[in-house]
Amino acid sequence: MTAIDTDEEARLYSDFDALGLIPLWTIREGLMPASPTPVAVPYVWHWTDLYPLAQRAGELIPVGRGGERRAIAVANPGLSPMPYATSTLWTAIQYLGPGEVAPPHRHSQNAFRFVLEGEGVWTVVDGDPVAMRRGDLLITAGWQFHGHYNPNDAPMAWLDGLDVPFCAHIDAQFFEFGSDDVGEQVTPQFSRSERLWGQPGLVPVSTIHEQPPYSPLAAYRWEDTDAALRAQLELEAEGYPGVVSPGHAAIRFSHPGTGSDALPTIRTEMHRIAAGSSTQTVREAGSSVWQVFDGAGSVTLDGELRELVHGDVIAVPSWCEHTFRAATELTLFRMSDQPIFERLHLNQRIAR
Ligand code: GTQ
Ligand code: FE2
Repeated sequence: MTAIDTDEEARLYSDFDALGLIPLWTIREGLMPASPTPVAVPYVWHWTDLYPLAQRAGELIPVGRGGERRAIAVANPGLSPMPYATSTLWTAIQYLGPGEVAPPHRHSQNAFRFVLEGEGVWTVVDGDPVAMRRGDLLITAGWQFHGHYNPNDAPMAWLDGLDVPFCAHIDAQFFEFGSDDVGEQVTPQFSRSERLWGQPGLVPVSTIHEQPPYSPLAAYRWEDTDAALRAQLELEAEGYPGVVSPGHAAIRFSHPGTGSDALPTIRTEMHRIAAGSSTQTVREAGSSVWQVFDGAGSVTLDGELRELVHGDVIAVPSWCEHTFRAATELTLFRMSDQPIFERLHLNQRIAR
């Protein structure tokens, strides 16, 4: 190569740069790696750290209009300074003290609450009051108004999951304040959505030709989830099918009218691993966040073993190899962005 060529080449690159152009051949490996290279890292937050801090926030920080929620996000160190658990999922501990009100609002982001412990708060979803109790999953799909009320003497904390980062990446955020009127302050035993949709396999005929893109059932109750998981392990012991793999039972929270995921962008599941058993070792495109609901065990994240107990929150980035092991019977809640990946045909998975 002559000196003239080198000068010409240098000029070419500086002209690319000046005009806002970047040639593929200089960046191909970073742009199109062989498999995902997430910026988020595998991470574990411990409930014994989260809960006392939420309690302290409860004493010091009021909840109300503007801040909207006393929610403390788990922030993946790889994504710092963003308050994201993974590249697509927001996960937070939310704390509501006695008599407190988290005012109604709505947003395009899809949301759910998962209740690790406690009870008494009720959430109003588009005017339908829904009681929150231990082990329940409460669905608040995008653009449904929702506020939370604690009429009790005891505080309550739960886990929020939202597709905040995904909506931010694709510039799809919309937000609106709701009425400051908290409405009727009574805790109903059953929400209207449960009265209409809460019987297994029974779809109201009036809805058959027009199903919403999210689950019309606002609450999935722990009694049902627990019974379904227990049945899978009992059936396995009796020699019948039902479990995912030996000693690993799992259910998915689904739209009762279509069978699809309860939320269009977030998969929600409950898993139970028998004492001494493990899950398959899985790698998949897409990220998840898990929370230990009950029991103790461990998780191996890309080869690194972490001990797990009640309430611990685990971030599993895309393509991170992970295996859960149960020391005692281990019950875990899981949220993931798989519905997005599946709908766009971007899902890849290896299990062994
Ligand atoms: O409870 O409405 O953790 O709007 C983040 C944003 C909870 C909620 C969060 C929210 C909420
Ligand atoms: Fe909200």
